[in-house]
Amino acid sequence: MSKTIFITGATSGFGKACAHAFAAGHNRLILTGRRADRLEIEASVLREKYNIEILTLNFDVRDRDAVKLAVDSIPGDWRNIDILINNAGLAAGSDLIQDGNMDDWEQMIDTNVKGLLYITKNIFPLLLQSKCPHIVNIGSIAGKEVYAKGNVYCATKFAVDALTRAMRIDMLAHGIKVSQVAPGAAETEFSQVRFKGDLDAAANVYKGFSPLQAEDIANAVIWITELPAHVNINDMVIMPTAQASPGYVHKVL
Ligand code: NDP
Ligand code: 8X3
Repeated sequence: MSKTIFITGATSGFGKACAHAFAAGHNRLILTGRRADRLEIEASVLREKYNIEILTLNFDVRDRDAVKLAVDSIPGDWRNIDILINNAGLAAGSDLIQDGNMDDWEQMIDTNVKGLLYITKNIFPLLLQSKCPHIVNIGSIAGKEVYAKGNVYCATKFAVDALTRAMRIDMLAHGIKVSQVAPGAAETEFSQVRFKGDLDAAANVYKGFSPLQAEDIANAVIWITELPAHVNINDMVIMPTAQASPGYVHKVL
């Protein structure tokens, strides 16, 4: 049966792959991101290919007023959301904590932690009409283990891990499933963003091994969200076979 899926960060990487996977299942999609041009192209491609309804919302998750305005603008017949994918996020920089760039810190904390909270609070009332409401938070292996120069990014993903557990408890009485998917190294635009457009530094991250692809994560999200109503996956850590932990990648160069 068709569901309504709200995905943050649908312009790239995991969010875009999730949009494609849910579109292939003929669901209705609400796709969000800051890059309006990409959102519109993406929506046109999916409408054309799958003949589905798509609503696009263009805002920055760090801006709490913009989040509220965007969610308030959702038309009446779309205000029954079944699945929220809290995916928008980033790492900015890779520095020792004592050398850290405070603007990078603010951006990561504001996006990965506060943005996820603003979205969740505003979407919560729209989940209550669903027969099987589900929130999937995209965490990270960086939210399970810290690594050198990962400091603040890791802290934000540890926060996502904690908030996932907290949501599961606080929303229990409303029958909302809350799951976390925590991937290891995946080749998306993540490293290009982290290294601020330095494409060589970004490519170097994935040299010598097979990283995860965005579709691997989308497949997992689809599986988690299609389980029977009485079954919830609390947490799923997904790693490339060649990566044992953030600091241990078997590279053949
Ligand atoms: P991408 O850079 O490919 O995608 C990130 C998405 O987040 C984009 O669609 C971007 O959209 C959106 N986004 C970023 N900042 C904001 C903002 N302030 N407001 C609204 N949207 C925003 O990276 P990934 O797909 O890899 O990352 C998705 C999630 O997965 C992140 O939370 C990341 O931390 C996590 N993750 C990534 C891993 C990896 O190795 N790639 C591993 C584990 C977790 P736009 O720029 O258009 O706003
Ligand atoms: C991204 C994975 O290991 O680069 O969340 O931090 S890692």
